[in-house]
Amino acid sequence: MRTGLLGGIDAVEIEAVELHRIGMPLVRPFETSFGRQTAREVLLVHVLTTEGDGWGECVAMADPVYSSEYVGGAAAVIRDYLAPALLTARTLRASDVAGVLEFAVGHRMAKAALEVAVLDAQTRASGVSFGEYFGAVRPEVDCGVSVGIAPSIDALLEEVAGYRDEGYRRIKLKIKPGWDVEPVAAVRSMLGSDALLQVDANTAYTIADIDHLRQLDEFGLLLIEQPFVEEDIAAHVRLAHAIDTPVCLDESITNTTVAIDAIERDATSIINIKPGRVGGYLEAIRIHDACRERDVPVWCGGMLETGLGRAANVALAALPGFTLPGDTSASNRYFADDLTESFVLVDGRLAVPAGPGSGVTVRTELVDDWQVRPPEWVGRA
Ligand code: SMG
Ligand code: MG
Repeated sequence: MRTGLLGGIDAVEIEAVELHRIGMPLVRPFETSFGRQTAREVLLVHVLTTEGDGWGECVAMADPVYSSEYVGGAAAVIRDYLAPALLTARTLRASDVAGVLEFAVGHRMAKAALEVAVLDAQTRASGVSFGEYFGAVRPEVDCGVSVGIAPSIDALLEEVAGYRDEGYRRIKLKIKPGWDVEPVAAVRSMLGSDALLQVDANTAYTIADIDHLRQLDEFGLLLIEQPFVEEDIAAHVRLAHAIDTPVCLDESITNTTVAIDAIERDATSIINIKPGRVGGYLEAIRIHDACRERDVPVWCGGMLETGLGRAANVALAALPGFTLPGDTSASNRYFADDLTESFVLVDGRLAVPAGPGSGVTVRTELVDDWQVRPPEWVGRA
């Protein structure tokens, strides 16, 4: 879409959409201010087209705690509304998907999963990789790791030391009231002043906490991510004016218009881009472009993706405006066995897949082995 490569890419004709729901245990529990997670339930979208098939991963969580979307809801809206609309449109490019699905309000994660599945089919059919299609400028990306709330400071230090030793280039600590200044101080003192360190509150604070959050300034953090509820842009403006640590929005940024508004109001000086949260990779690229024009750094967020979603995220993170390490950690950060080829950290980086489409292959035998519900199928009537 950026380099003219699209000129040679033809539309695909949609024949059917299959929905698969799988469960994958996490190698260790992941706790955020929303709660504790021990497994990842994943909705996979498999699009069958006349030109070949494509796979997409939906980043909705099992429960509606990070956003209003959740696996069961995403599966239902795809089955009942979105997939039938694609089948009616019949022949389309990935860049047409958002327009075809616009009639349904919200459901961005569900829409993003369909768009990336169509994109996978389309780019595979024409022999183009996601990296080429997106406009990637580097063959590998710097990786950070997101570290959950731990049972104790000692346990946290041990976990962070392990990631440091694996080579991660940036550490992100989950924080919440009662788990903030003390763990941040301990990790900063263990890592030293040069290490890239940031925090993510997942909306756990209120405007009444501004004085408290100001204490984080002494730890030289890269950023503080989403301290307040997503709708409250004004509270983030107040915080950004009150502290030195840059404020970075995640949950609040749902599309390019909101991103530009938040930047212009000084609510955020760095943006976490998650394609699922904004309705797809094409909208994610538009946010990247808008931020780049305004000299606002961006980084690629994560939603505990399998190798399928990770492959696309790594390609996105290779765009020029992604100047900070992303939550694009290796497969073994979350999973003992991945759904695709494993992503392995080399010198703190992951390689951008070079093959056509997402560049990874879904291990369909695992889709069957790990299924938690029977697959659903939407075809032409
Ligand atoms: O994929 O490593 C990952 C997860 C990174 O912390 C992460 N994601 O708010 O940024 C975030 C969270 C959302 C998922 S936890 C509910
Ligand atoms: Mg976040």
